Amino acid sequence: MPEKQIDRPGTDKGLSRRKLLTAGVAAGGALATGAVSAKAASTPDPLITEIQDWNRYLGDGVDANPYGMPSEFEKNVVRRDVAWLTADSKSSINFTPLHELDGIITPNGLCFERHHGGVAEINPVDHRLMINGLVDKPLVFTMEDLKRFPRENRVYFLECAANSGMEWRGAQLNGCQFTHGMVHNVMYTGIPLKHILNEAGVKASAKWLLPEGADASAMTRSLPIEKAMDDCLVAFKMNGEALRPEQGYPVRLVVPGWEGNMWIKWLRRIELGDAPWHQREETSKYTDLMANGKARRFTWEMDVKSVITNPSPQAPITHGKGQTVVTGVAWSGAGKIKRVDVSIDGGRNWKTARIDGPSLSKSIHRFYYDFEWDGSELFLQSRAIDEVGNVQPTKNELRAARGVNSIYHNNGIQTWHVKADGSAENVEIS
Ligand SMILES: Nc1nc2c(c(=O)[nH]1)N[C@H]1C(S)=C(S)[C@@H](COP(=O)(O)O)O[C@H]1N2
Ligand SMILES: [Mo]
Repeated sequence: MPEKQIDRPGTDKGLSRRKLLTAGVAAGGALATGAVSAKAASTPDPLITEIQDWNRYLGDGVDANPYGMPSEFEKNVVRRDVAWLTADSKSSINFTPLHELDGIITPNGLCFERHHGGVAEINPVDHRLMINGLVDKPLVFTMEDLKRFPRENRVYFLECAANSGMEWRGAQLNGCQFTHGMVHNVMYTGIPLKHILNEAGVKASAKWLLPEGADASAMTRSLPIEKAMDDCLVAFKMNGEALRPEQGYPVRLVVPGWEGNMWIKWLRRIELGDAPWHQREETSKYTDLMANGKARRFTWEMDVKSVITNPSPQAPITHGKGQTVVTGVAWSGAGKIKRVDVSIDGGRNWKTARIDGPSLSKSIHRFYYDFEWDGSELFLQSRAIDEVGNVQPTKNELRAARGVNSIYHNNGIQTWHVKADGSAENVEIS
């Protein structure tokens, strides 16, 4: 085989990795310090003692990636679906890989998707937003028109009401991506909806809005005027760049703290009326069937919720006992998260976790629980409490109140059974 060429970026970099030597050269000073058990530097490690390819050869130039992509070593960090959830071969739901993320922001390419009629492909030049119904003057906006309104930047979680919906009757899916991955947390740039409504002039009789999507499902939900005038945004950027087609490009509605179904993507029309419309998505779907056979309706706000993302079934402990980082996410449609508790013994004892990173209203919060794992089995749980005092319930408390026929609004406490070998499984404590 030829020797490495320095002028052929990206082709055969792996070749001289075969040259790993077991040289008996003592390494210099160890860099790692502190309580974390880095290996003592007396054992020679070729990754320290030998110069590696990436240290020796010129790397790719800037022309390789006009739009940057993650490292090839991160190729498993992707949205995934659950095969049996949708009968069709073309799935309409996938899940955020929560166990691979940290901090509070969901990267755009990893935001879960939920489409009722596939992804609409819209050239922004051809997109229109109409305001009609109980307004003084019906208006039609182009994207250019919209971008002349004053805008705001806000970080909000979006959770599908059906998130964790498969877990009502018992532990089912092995991985927080699948049990809790219908949530993402994004910084939106958008126009307060009230500016647009005021431009059209809202009649005194207007009490409800009907936002409608331009996709094949023409998704519609009834939205009360108070919410529309409060914190809703008509957003065109996510995390600084244009919305992704999957997330409603060129423009979507942001309905902070409320169920994802109301965040109409590819927003094309908002009708104002004096009563709700009772659309499919608020009658047949997105209502909560109770044990007595009656259904709750218009359960808009998402409840206080949390989940431990590491360790978890897709992310076992691989480093053995000793210092261990437990981490996860918490959110509430009612505002900020005040506290997150973690239990390692299935809810008998609780310790307060450390919340780190921005604490924003109706946004995901990141928590950590750093502890010494003695190598024995764990029953890991997290319990979130929000700023208005809502406490995340156990699954049994939830079932006692709501029965097991529900699909939506399952915010019960999740348990991961971590075994001595570090692997983890979705279980319930009875
Ligand atoms: N126009 C339109 N808007 C829509 C939907 C849709 O299918 N069409 N799905 C809704 C549902 S059920 C959810 S949970 C969220 C999902 O948003 P995402 O795909 O950005 O995660 O969008 C909502 N808005
Ligand atoms: Mo949804």
